[in-house]
Amino acid sequence: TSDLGPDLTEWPADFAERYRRDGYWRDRTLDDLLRQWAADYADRTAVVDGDRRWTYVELERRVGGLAARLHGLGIGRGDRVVVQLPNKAEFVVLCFALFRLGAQPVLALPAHRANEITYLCQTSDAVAYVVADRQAGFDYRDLAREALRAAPALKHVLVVGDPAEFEPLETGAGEVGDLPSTGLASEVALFLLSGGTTGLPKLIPRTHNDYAYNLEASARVCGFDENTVYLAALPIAHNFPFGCPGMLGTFCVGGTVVLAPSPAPPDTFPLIERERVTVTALVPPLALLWMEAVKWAGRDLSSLSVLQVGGAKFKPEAAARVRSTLDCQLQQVFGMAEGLLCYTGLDDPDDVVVGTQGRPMSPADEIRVVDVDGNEVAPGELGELHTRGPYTLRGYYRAAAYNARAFTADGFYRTGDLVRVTETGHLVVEGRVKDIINRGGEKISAEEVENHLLAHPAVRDAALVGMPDDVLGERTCVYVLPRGDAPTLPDLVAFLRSRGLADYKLPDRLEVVDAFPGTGVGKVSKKDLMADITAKLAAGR
Ligand code: J2J
Repeated sequence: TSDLGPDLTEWPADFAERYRRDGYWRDRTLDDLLRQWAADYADRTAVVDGDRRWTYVELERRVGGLAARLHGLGIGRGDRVVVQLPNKAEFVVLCFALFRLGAQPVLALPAHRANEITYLCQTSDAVAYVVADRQAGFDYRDLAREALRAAPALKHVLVVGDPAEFEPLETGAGEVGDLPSTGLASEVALFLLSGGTTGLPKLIPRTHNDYAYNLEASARVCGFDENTVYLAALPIAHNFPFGCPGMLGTFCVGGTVVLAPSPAPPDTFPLIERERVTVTALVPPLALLWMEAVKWAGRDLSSLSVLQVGGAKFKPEAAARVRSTLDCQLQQVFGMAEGLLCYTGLDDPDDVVVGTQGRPMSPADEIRVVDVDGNEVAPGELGELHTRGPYTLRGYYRAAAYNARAFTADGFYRTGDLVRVTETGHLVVEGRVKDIINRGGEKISAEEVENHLLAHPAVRDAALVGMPDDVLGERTCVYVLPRGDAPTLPDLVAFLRSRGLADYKLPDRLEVVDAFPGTGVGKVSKKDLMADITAKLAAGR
């Protein structure tokens, strides 16, 4: 029987054997790693959150306490827990407490709302949902009330802060637990969310074995060591700051993780100065903002030696300005929650760092660049990137039909990204074939938003496309065929909000039309719509 269970796709036995033999999979759980770190790095500072500073020993002790309490609630091996927390120390303790129990965090983002959260709770049959009371003007306990109504398997809501009618998530000191680790390294450690090209986001199962390798290899490639002070500026539940190398990669080498309440310069620059931060990760729009803000912020950022930028294409013109503005090295990162990570090297020449999105971090990463028929293109030509390897999934969770399209017969993941490979083996991302919009690193499934819009009484049909934007790279424009009186953009936005869609998915612009350009096969030509909106923007309309 499969260690991963019927809803999950195993690596074939010969691959698993090879990944073990070659040392990529070491059969240690993330909890085994934590115990090792606590032993090796004992009194070094692991986590800084505001005035709180925890050593590795202290972190491990709190994890023991919380694991015992969660165990007392009946949470155990194989149980899913939807976690939606801001960048707070509680998030760290909770994740490791769940790893210890063999329970599986499903990492939701703070921006997610009822639409996404109820779906995640339902799809994962989550037994618990963990939130902060209020953050950035939003009350997550309201979301919990909705989730409880919609997801029958949900038994517990745990709250960081004021719990209202729910249970408090206590991560206090002085409580000991001595639970043994449960579960195997070949089992799922956590679920990440995919950008998703269909109606709803897919759950990405990451096993202990594959994610441990993801962390350790990333930390090596990025030159992390015990002097690393990593600033978690992006939402910590995202793969990039969580484990690429991010927070967990910093723990691997005994460094210090500083949690920022937001990536905005007023929240991050003083922390960089105070904690002597050495490295952080941003999406391109934030990197642009930081390059401007540093001019007037009057903060000492001299400790910063590497800025990682990824999640969306960082244009060469902007990439070239990182060193002169922020006085640090740039590292481009082309990654995906599904697995494959590409990094530019710290010793790569400037043209590579500025002009490429890096190369696969593992010798065991297999990549193919293929044409529309799935045949490999000539070296250096543009094509869709397919990949498989020791930390790239073989199937989304409970998505058999979707998996049949998302993977090739021999197990390569179809990334949907258009790339070319340079002579040095670096990848340049030139576009995509998947129907998503990458709004400054936030992925929006066109189909998901369109499906919601079709429920609006004044919408006969809708097509969501990306339009170029100097700051975000792209924004969203929705083309609507009206039914009767045409809706306005505020109408549609209010409607989507009322359906519980996360704010970043709300369209930025509306174009009302009487017909969609066709592709000749009864489908909308999004290419033509994109050309139309691009021309309108260029003409200042
Ligand atoms: C162009 N497109 C990029 C880049 C991701 C590190 C960094 C990013 C992610 C991430 C991640 C890009 N240039 N540098 O998980 O660990 C687009 C591609 C890709 C998709 C994945 C990490 N870096 N992209 O962004 O799962 O389209 O992961 O397939 O959110 O983002 O999105 P996501």
